[in-house]
Amino acid sequence: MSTHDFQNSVSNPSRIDRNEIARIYHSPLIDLIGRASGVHRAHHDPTEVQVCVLLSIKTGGCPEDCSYCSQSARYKTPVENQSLMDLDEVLRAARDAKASGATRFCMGAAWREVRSGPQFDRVLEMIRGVNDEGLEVCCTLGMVTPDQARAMKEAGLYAYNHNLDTSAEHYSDVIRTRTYEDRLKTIDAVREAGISVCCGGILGLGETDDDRIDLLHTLANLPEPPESVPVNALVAVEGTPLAGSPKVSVWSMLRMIATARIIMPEAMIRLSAGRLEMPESEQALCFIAGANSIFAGDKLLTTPNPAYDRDAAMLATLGLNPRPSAVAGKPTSSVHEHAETH
Ligand code: SAM
Ligand code: DTB
Ligand code: SF4
Repeated sequence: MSTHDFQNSVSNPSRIDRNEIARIYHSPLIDLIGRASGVHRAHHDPTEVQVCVLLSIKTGGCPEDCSYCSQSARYKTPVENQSLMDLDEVLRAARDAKASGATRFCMGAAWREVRSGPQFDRVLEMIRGVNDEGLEVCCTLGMVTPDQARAMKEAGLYAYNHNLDTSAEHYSDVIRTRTYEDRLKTIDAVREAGISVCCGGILGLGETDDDRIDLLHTLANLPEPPESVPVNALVAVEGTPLAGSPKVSVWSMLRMIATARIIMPEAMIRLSAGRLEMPESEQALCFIAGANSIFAGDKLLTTPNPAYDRDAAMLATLGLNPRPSAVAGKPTSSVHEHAETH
Protein backbone atom coordinates (compact mmCIF):
# COMPACT_ATOMS: atom_id res chain seq x y z
CA MET A 1 0.00 0.00 0.00
CA SER A 2 1.47 3.41 -0.89
CA THR A 3 1.63 6.20 1.71
CA HIS A 4 -0.64 8.24 -0.52
CA ASP A 5 -3.31 5.51 -0.55
CA PHE A 6 -3.07 5.09 3.17
CA GLN A 7 -3.57 8.79 3.83
CA ASN A 8 -6.69 8.67 1.73
CA SER A 9 -8.40 6.17 4.02
CA VAL A 10 -9.58 7.16 7.48
CA SER A 11 -6.90 6.12 9.96
CA ASN A 12 -9.12 4.94 12.79
CA PRO A 13 -12.38 3.88 11.21
CA SER A 14 -13.82 2.52 14.44
CA ARG A 15 -14.02 6.03 15.99
CA ILE A 16 -14.91 8.35 13.24
CA ASP A 17 -16.46 11.70 13.82
CA ARG A 18 -19.84 12.55 12.24
CA ASN A 19 -18.59 15.87 10.86
CA GLU A 20 -15.76 14.09 9.12
CA ILE A 21 -18.22 11.64 7.52
CA ALA A 22 -20.47 14.53 6.44
CA ARG A 23 -17.45 16.29 4.90
CA ILE A 24 -16.52 13.17 2.94
CA TYR A 25 -20.13 12.49 1.90
CA HIS A 26 -20.65 16.05 0.61
CA SER A 27 -17.28 16.37 -1.15
CA PRO A 28 -17.40 16.88 -4.96
CA LEU A 29 -18.63 13.57 -6.38
CA ILE A 30 -15.72 13.21 -8.75
CA ASP A 31 -13.25 13.60 -5.85
CA LEU A 32 -15.28 11.32 -3.62
CA ILE A 33 -15.28 8.50 -6.15
CA GLY A 34 -11.56 8.97 -6.87
CA ARG A 35 -10.66 8.86 -3.19
CA ALA A 36 -12.89 5.83 -2.55
CA SER A 37 -11.36 4.06 -5.50
CA GLY A 38 -7.88 4.63 -4.05
CA VAL A 39 -8.94 3.27 -0.66
CA HIS A 40 -10.57 0.29 -2.37
CA ARG A 41 -7.39 -0.53 -4.30
CA ALA A 42 -5.26 -0.21 -1.16
CA HIS A 43 -7.39 -2.70 0.78
CA HIS A 44 -8.86 -5.07 -1.81
CA ASP A 45 -8.15 -6.59 -5.18
CA PRO A 46 -10.18 -4.20 -7.40
CA THR A 47 -10.71 -6.94 -10.01
CA GLU A 48 -12.49 -9.19 -7.53
CA VAL A 49 -16.18 -9.28 -6.58
CA GLN A 50 -17.88 -11.68 -4.26
CA VAL A 51 -20.89 -13.37 -5.80
CA CYS A 52 -23.61 -14.25 -3.27
CA VAL A 53 -26.89 -16.05 -3.76
CA LEU A 54 -30.04 -15.43 -1.72
CA LEU A 55 -32.74 -17.93 -0.88
CA SER A 56 -35.99 -17.13 0.89
CA ILE A 57 -36.41 -20.19 3.13
CA LYS A 58 -39.66 -18.88 4.71
CA THR A 59 -41.64 -16.37 2.75
CA GLY A 60 -44.33 -13.82 3.63
CA GLY A 61 -46.76 -13.53 6.51
CA CYS A 62 -44.33 -11.51 8.65
CA PRO A 63 -45.89 -9.71 11.64
CA GLU A 64 -43.55 -6.70 11.28
CA ASP A 65 -44.64 -3.52 9.47
CA CYS A 66 -41.44 -2.55 7.59
CA SER A 67 -42.95 -0.18 5.05
CA TYR A 68 -40.69 -1.31 2.20
CA CYS A 69 -41.29 -5.03 2.58
CA SER A 70 -43.25 -7.35 0.30
CA GLN A 71 -43.40 -9.94 3.08
CA SER A 72 -45.22 -8.04 5.78
CA ALA A 73 -48.63 -9.60 6.52
CA ARG A 74 -50.00 -6.06 6.92
CA TYR A 75 -49.84 -5.20 3.21
CA LYS A 76 -51.51 -6.80 0.22
CA THR A 77 -48.57 -7.56 -2.07
CA PRO A 78 -48.06 -10.07 -4.91
CA VAL A 79 -45.98 -12.35 -2.63
CA GLU A 80 -47.33 -15.82 -1.83
CA ASN A 81 -46.67 -17.13 1.66
CA GLN A 82 -44.51 -20.21 1.94
CA SER A 83 -43.72 -22.08 5.16
CA LEU A 84 -40.17 -23.06 6.13
CA MET A 85 -38.56 -25.05 3.31
CA ASP A 86 -37.34 -28.63 3.67
CA LEU A 87 -33.67 -29.24 4.33
CA ASP A 88 -33.15 -31.17 1.08
CA GLU A 89 -34.63 -28.44 -1.07
CA VAL A 90 -32.38 -25.84 0.55
CA LEU A 91 -29.27 -27.97 0.11
CA ARG A 92 -30.16 -28.52 -3.55
CA ALA A 93 -30.37 -24.72 -4.02
CA ALA A 94 -27.03 -24.28 -2.23
CA ARG A 95 -25.34 -26.83 -4.54
CA ASP A 96 -26.80 -25.06 -7.58
CA ALA A 97 -25.51 -21.73 -6.25
CA LYS A 98 -22.05 -23.21 -5.77
CA ALA A 99 -22.06 -24.75 -9.24
CA SER A 100 -22.89 -21.33 -10.69
CA GLY A 101 -19.82 -19.77 -9.04
CA ALA A 102 -21.32 -18.24 -5.89
CA THR A 103 -19.23 -18.46 -2.72
CA ARG A 104 -21.74 -17.11 -0.22
CA PHE A 105 -25.24 -18.45 0.33
CA CYS A 106 -27.66 -16.33 2.31
CA MET A 107 -30.91 -17.75 3.70
CA GLY A 108 -33.66 -15.28 4.60
CA ALA A 109 -36.78 -15.85 6.67
CA ALA A 110 -39.76 -13.53 7.08
CA TRP A 111 -39.67 -13.74 10.84
CA ARG A 112 -39.77 -10.93 13.41
CA GLU A 113 -37.46 -13.03 15.57
CA VAL A 114 -36.17 -16.56 15.84
CA ARG A 115 -38.12 -18.87 18.15
CA SER A 116 -36.18 -21.79 19.57
CA GLY A 117 -37.86 -25.10 18.64
CA PRO A 118 -38.18 -27.50 15.69
CA GLN A 119 -38.10 -24.77 13.02
CA PHE A 120 -34.91 -23.22 14.40
CA ASP A 121 -33.45 -26.74 14.68
CA ARG A 122 -34.18 -27.21 10.99
CA VAL A 123 -32.40 -23.93 10.20
CA LEU A 124 -29.39 -25.17 12.20
CA GLU A 125 -29.39 -28.29 9.99
CA MET A 126 -29.48 -26.04 6.92
CA ILE A 127 -26.50 -24.07 8.26
CA ARG A 128 -24.55 -27.31 8.82
CA GLY A 129 -25.39 -28.59 5.33
CA VAL A 130 -24.53 -25.36 3.48
CA ASN A 131 -21.30 -25.00 5.45
CA ASP A 132 -20.36 -28.58 4.48
CA GLU A 133 -20.62 -27.50 0.84
CA GLY A 134 -17.71 -25.09 1.43
CA LEU A 135 -19.91 -22.01 1.04
CA GLU A 136 -19.85 -19.04 3.40
CA VAL A 137 -23.24 -19.48 5.00
CA CYS A 138 -25.20 -16.38 5.97
CA CYS A 139 -28.65 -16.09 7.55
CA THR A 140 -31.10 -13.25 8.01
CA LEU A 141 -33.91 -14.40 10.28
CA GLY A 142 -34.85 -11.31 12.29
CA MET A 143 -33.95 -10.78 15.93
CA VAL A 144 -31.86 -13.42 17.74
CA THR A 145 -30.83 -13.90 21.38
CA PRO A 146 -27.20 -14.44 22.44
CA ASP A 147 -27.94 -18.19 22.95
CA GLN A 148 -29.45 -18.55 19.50
CA ALA A 149 -26.48 -16.72 17.98
CA ARG A 150 -24.09 -19.10 19.73
CA ALA A 151 -26.07 -22.12 18.49
CA MET A 152 -25.84 -20.82 14.92
CA LYS A 153 -22.12 -20.21 15.28
CA GLU A 154 -21.67 -23.77 16.54
CA ALA A 155 -23.61 -25.09 13.53
CA GLY A 156 -21.12 -23.32 11.24
CA LEU A 157 -22.77 -19.96 10.52
CA TYR A 158 -20.26 -17.64 8.87
CA ALA A 159 -22.25 -14.38 8.79
CA TYR A 160 -25.55 -12.92 9.99
CA ASN A 161 -27.34 -10.15 8.11
CA HIS A 162 -29.32 -7.66 10.17
CA ASN A 163 -29.69 -4.23 8.59
CA LEU A 164 -30.13 -0.94 10.41
CA ASP A 165 -31.75 0.28 7.17
CA THR A 166 -31.65 4.03 7.94
CA SER A 167 -30.84 6.54 10.71
CA ALA A 168 -32.10 6.08 14.28
CA GLU A 169 -34.19 9.22 13.79
CA HIS A 170 -35.89 8.13 10.56
CA TYR A 171 -36.36 4.52 11.72
CA SER A 172 -39.80 5.03 13.29
CA ASP A 173 -41.10 6.61 10.06
CA VAL A 174 -40.32 3.32 8.30
CA ILE A 175 -40.87 0.62 10.96
CA ARG A 176 -43.04 0.89 14.07
CA THR A 177 -43.09 -2.68 15.35
CA ARG A 178 -39.51 -2.65 16.65
CA THR A 179 -36.87 -0.13 17.64
CA TYR A 180 -33.35 0.76 16.54
CA GLU A 181 -32.24 -0.47 19.96
CA ASP A 182 -33.75 -3.93 19.23
CA ARG A 183 -31.76 -4.03 16.03
CA LEU A 184 -28.51 -3.04 17.79
CA LYS A 185 -29.05 -5.74 20.45
CA THR A 186 -29.20 -8.49 17.83
CA ILE A 187 -26.11 -7.14 16.09
CA ASP A 188 -24.36 -7.22 19.45
CA ALA A 189 -25.43 -10.84 20.09
CA VAL A 190 -24.15 -11.86 16.66
CA ARG A 191 -20.82 -10.09 17.20
CA GLU A 192 -20.42 -11.60 20.71
CA ALA A 193 -20.97 -15.10 19.28
CA GLY A 194 -18.02 -14.57 16.92
CA ILE A 195 -20.15 -14.45 13.75
CA SER A 196 -19.22 -12.09 10.93
CA VAL A 197 -21.62 -9.11 10.88
CA CYS A 198 -23.45 -8.04 7.72
CA CYS A 199 -25.27 -4.77 8.34
CA GLY A 200 -26.27 -1.99 6.00
CA GLY A 201 -29.21 -0.03 4.75
CA ILE A 202 -31.65 0.96 2.06
CA LEU A 203 -31.74 4.18 0.07
CA GLY A 204 -35.12 5.47 -1.09
CA LEU A 205 -37.05 5.34 2.20
CA GLY A 206 -37.73 9.09 2.14
CA GLU A 207 -34.55 9.78 4.12
CA THR A 208 -32.40 12.91 3.91
CA ASP A 209 -28.65 13.14 3.34
CA ASP A 210 -28.33 13.62 7.12
CA ASP A 211 -30.13 10.31 7.72
CA ARG A 212 -27.72 8.58 5.34
CA ILE A 213 -24.74 10.16 7.11
CA ASP A 214 -26.16 9.15 10.51
CA LEU A 215 -26.53 5.55 9.32
CA LEU A 216 -22.92 5.51 8.07
CA HIS A 217 -21.79 7.05 11.36
CA THR A 218 -23.59 4.36 13.38
CA LEU A 219 -22.20 1.55 11.23
CA ALA A 220 -18.60 2.76 11.33
CA ASN A 221 -18.80 3.31 15.10
CA LEU A 222 -20.22 -0.06 16.10
CA PRO A 223 -17.83 -1.68 18.60
CA GLU A 224 -16.35 -3.37 15.51
CA PRO A 225 -17.34 -2.11 12.05
CA PRO A 226 -19.35 -4.72 10.07
CA GLU A 227 -17.37 -7.03 7.81
CA SER A 228 -20.10 -6.62 5.22
CA VAL A 229 -22.23 -3.57 4.38
CA PRO A 230 -25.13 -4.08 1.97
CA VAL A 231 -26.26 -0.93 0.19
CA ASN A 232 -29.78 -1.55 -1.13
CA ALA A 233 -31.80 0.71 -3.40
CA LEU A 234 -35.47 0.41 -2.53
CA VAL A 235 -37.34 -2.03 -4.73
CA ALA A 236 -40.76 -0.38 -4.57
CA VAL A 237 -43.27 -3.21 -4.18
CA GLU A 238 -46.94 -2.86 -5.11
CA GLY A 239 -49.18 -2.81 -2.04
CA THR A 240 -46.50 -1.57 0.41
CA PRO A 241 -46.67 1.98 1.80
CA LEU A 242 -43.55 2.82 -0.24
CA ALA A 243 -45.02 1.66 -3.57
CA GLY A 244 -44.69 4.48 -6.08
CA SER A 245 -41.59 5.93 -4.41
CA PRO A 246 -39.22 7.60 -6.87
CA LYS A 247 -36.28 5.55 -8.14
CA VAL A 248 -33.03 6.11 -6.22
CA SER A 249 -30.52 7.98 -8.36
CA VAL A 250 -27.17 6.46 -9.17
CA TRP A 251 -25.50 9.58 -7.74
CA SER A 252 -26.99 8.82 -4.31
CA MET A 253 -25.87 5.20 -4.54
CA LEU A 254 -22.37 6.37 -5.46
CA ARG A 255 -22.13 8.83 -2.56
CA MET A 256 -23.27 6.15 -0.14
CA ILE A 257 -20.99 3.42 -1.49
CA ALA A 258 -17.93 5.68 -1.79
CA THR A 259 -18.34 7.13 1.72
CA ALA A 260 -18.87 3.65 3.17
CA ARG A 261 -15.72 2.45 1.39
CA ILE A 262 -13.62 5.32 2.79
CA ILE A 263 -14.81 5.02 6.39
CA MET A 264 -14.96 1.18 6.45
CA PRO A 265 -12.00 0.32 4.23
CA GLU A 266 -11.86 -3.39 5.10
CA ALA A 267 -15.57 -4.15 4.67
CA MET A 268 -17.16 -5.91 1.74
CA ILE A 269 -19.55 -3.32 0.29
CA ARG A 270 -22.48 -5.11 -1.36
CA LEU A 271 -24.33 -3.54 -4.25
CA SER A 272 -27.54 -5.28 -3.21
CA ALA A 273 -31.21 -4.70 -4.12
CA GLY A 274 -32.04 -2.44 -7.04
CA ARG A 275 -29.55 -3.66 -9.67
CA LEU A 276 -32.28 -4.67 -12.11
CA GLU A 277 -33.06 -0.98 -12.58
CA MET A 278 -29.40 0.00 -13.02
CA PRO A 279 -27.72 -0.02 -16.43
CA GLU A 280 -24.37 -1.82 -16.42
CA SER A 281 -22.55 1.50 -16.82
CA GLU A 282 -24.06 2.64 -13.49
CA GLN A 283 -23.11 -0.62 -11.81
CA ALA A 284 -19.58 -0.21 -13.17
CA LEU A 285 -19.36 3.18 -11.45
CA CYS A 286 -20.43 1.52 -8.19
CA PHE A 287 -17.60 -1.02 -8.51
CA ILE A 288 -15.13 1.79 -9.21
CA ALA A 289 -16.45 3.61 -6.11
CA GLY A 290 -15.70 0.58 -3.93
CA ALA A 291 -18.57 -1.91 -4.18
CA ASN A 292 -17.13 -5.41 -4.32
CA SER A 293 -20.03 -7.80 -4.07
CA ILE A 294 -23.35 -8.56 -5.73
CA PHE A 295 -26.27 -10.90 -5.28
CA ALA A 296 -26.59 -13.12 -8.35
CA GLY A 297 -29.53 -15.14 -9.59
CA ASP A 298 -32.80 -13.98 -11.11
CA LYS A 299 -34.48 -13.51 -7.72
CA LEU A 300 -33.39 -11.69 -4.56
CA LEU A 301 -35.73 -12.84 -1.77
CA THR A 302 -39.04 -12.07 -3.46
CA THR A 303 -38.21 -9.50 -6.16
CA PRO A 304 -36.47 -9.92 -9.54
CA ASN A 305 -32.74 -9.48 -10.06
CA PRO A 306 -30.67 -9.55 -13.29
CA ALA A 307 -30.48 -12.97 -14.97
CA TYR A 308 -27.42 -14.99 -14.17
CA ASP A 309 -25.95 -14.91 -17.67
CA ARG A 310 -26.43 -11.16 -17.94
CA ASP A 311 -24.35 -10.66 -14.78
CA ALA A 312 -21.72 -13.12 -15.97
CA ALA A 313 -21.41 -11.12 -19.19
CA MET A 314 -21.21 -7.82 -17.26
CA LEU A 315 -18.45 -9.14 -14.98
CA ALA A 316 -16.53 -10.45 -17.99
CA THR A 317 -16.85 -7.07 -19.76
CA LEU A 318 -15.56 -5.23 -16.70
CA GLY A 319 -12.75 -7.73 -16.06
CA LEU A 320 -14.15 -8.64 -12.66
CA ASN A 321 -13.52 -12.10 -11.25
CA PRO A 322 -15.57 -13.88 -8.60
CA ARG A 323 -13.70 -14.00 -5.31
CA PRO A 324 -12.97 -17.46 -3.87
CA SER A 325 -14.86 -18.56 -0.76
CA ALA A 326 -13.25 -17.76 2.58
CA VAL A 327 -14.29 -21.18 3.88
CA ALA A 328 -13.72 -23.55 0.95
CA GLY A 329 -10.60 -25.67 0.57
CA LYS A 330 -10.37 -24.61 -3.04
CA PRO A 331 -12.09 -22.04 -5.23
CA THR A 332 -15.40 -23.04 -6.79
CA SER A 333 -15.89 -22.78 -10.57
CA SER A 334 -15.89 -19.21 -11.84
CA VAL A 335 -18.75 -17.24 -13.33
CA HIS A 336 -16.56 -16.68 -16.41
CA GLU A 337 -16.19 -20.41 -16.98
CA HIS A 338 -19.94 -20.77 -16.58
CA ALA A 339 -20.59 -17.92 -19.01
CA GLU A 340 -18.42 -19.60 -21.63
CA THR A 341 -20.52 -22.77 -21.49
CA HIS A 342 -23.58 -20.80 -22.66
N1 SAM B 1 -36.94 -10.57 8.44
C1 SAM B 1 -35.57 -10.38 8.53
C2 SAM B 1 -35.18 -8.96 8.84
O1 SAM B 1 -35.96 -8.06 8.60
O2 SAM B 1 -34.07 -8.75 9.31
C3 SAM B 1 -34.79 -10.84 7.32
C4 SAM B 1 -35.32 -10.61 5.92
S1 SAM B 1 -35.40 -8.94 5.38
C5 SAM B 1 -36.31 -9.11 3.89
C6 SAM B 1 -33.72 -8.53 4.92
C7 SAM B 1 -33.42 -7.12 4.48
O3 SAM B 1 -33.81 -6.94 3.13
C8 SAM B 1 -34.12 -6.00 5.21
O4 SAM B 1 -33.47 -5.66 6.39
C9 SAM B 1 -34.03 -4.85 4.21
O5 SAM B 1 -32.88 -4.07 4.48
C10 SAM B 1 -33.90 -5.55 2.87
N2 SAM B 1 -35.11 -5.33 2.05
C11 SAM B 1 -36.33 -5.87 2.25
N3 SAM B 1 -37.21 -5.44 1.34
C12 SAM B 1 -36.55 -4.59 0.52
C13 SAM B 1 -36.94 -3.80 -0.60
N4 SAM B 1 -38.18 -3.80 -1.06
N5 SAM B 1 -36.00 -3.05 -1.21
C14 SAM B 1 -34.72 -3.04 -0.73
N6 SAM B 1 -34.30 -3.76 0.33
C15 SAM B 1 -35.20 -4.52 0.97
C1 DTB C 1 -29.73 -7.14 2.07
O1 DTB C 1 -29.32 -6.10 2.60
N1 DTB C 1 -30.32 -7.21 0.91
C2 DTB C 1 -30.74 -8.56 0.62
C3 DTB C 1 -30.13 -9.36 1.78
N2 DTB C 1 -29.62 -8.32 2.63
C4 DTB C 1 -30.96 -10.28 2.57
C5 DTB C 1 -32.23 -8.66 0.53
C6 DTB C 1 -32.82 -7.72 -0.49
C7 DTB C 1 -34.29 -7.99 -0.54
C8 DTB C 1 -34.96 -7.20 -1.62
C9 DTB C 1 -36.42 -7.35 -1.62
C10 DTB C 1 -36.92 -8.73 -1.92
O2 DTB C 1 -36.42 -9.42 -2.84
O3 DTB C 1 -37.88 -9.14 -1.26
FE1 SF4 D 1 -40.54 -9.00 8.18
FE2 SF4 D 1 -37.94 -8.67 7.59
FE3 SF4 D 1 -39.88 -7.91 5.85
FE4 SF4 D 1 -39.55 -6.52 8.07
S1 SF4 D 1 -38.04 -6.76 6.41
S2 SF4 D 1 -41.54 -7.23 7.23
S3 SF4 D 1 -38.97 -8.14 9.52
S4 SF4 D 1 -39.42 -9.97 6.50
